[in-house]
Amino acid sequence: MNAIRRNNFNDLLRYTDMKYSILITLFTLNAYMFNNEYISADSVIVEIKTSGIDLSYDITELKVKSGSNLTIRYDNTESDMVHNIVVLQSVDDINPVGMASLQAYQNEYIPEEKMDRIIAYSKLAFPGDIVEITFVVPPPGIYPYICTYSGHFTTMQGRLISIE
Ligand SMILES: [Cu+2]
Repeated sequence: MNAIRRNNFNDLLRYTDMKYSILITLFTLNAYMFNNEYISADSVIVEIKTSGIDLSYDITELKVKSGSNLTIRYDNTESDMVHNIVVLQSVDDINPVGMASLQAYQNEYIPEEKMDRIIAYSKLAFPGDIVEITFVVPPPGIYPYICTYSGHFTTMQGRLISIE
């Protein structure tokens, strides 16, 4: 009886998760369809994931209104590797932060001496993990996001575009 109940509960969770994914997909499509004029919400949740042994994010461009509360839910459940997501102040910070992170393995690959270049960072996401970061979207501009785990930053990149 308990097993049956638990299965039902899991189905419900799965269903809820599916609805959530569909919402996110719609949101993402919206972002591409309407370019600069699609969001007025104060809070935005976006899901980004990585699959298998890919060294990339499935979404590499986010357009979000400046001043919004943005939650990035990074889903590593379909990945076979360790990753994270780190949002940077500018494109010029990709190499300095990426290189410094190689030495920061004792601090989950977050280089403390480069904190002034980092807007937000997640915990390490091991295969099976989902991690989240929430931050206020900075003034209009381009803010890269990278994985700082073990040299992934050279390919594992995306960009948050903050719009008026
Ligand atoms: Cu990575």
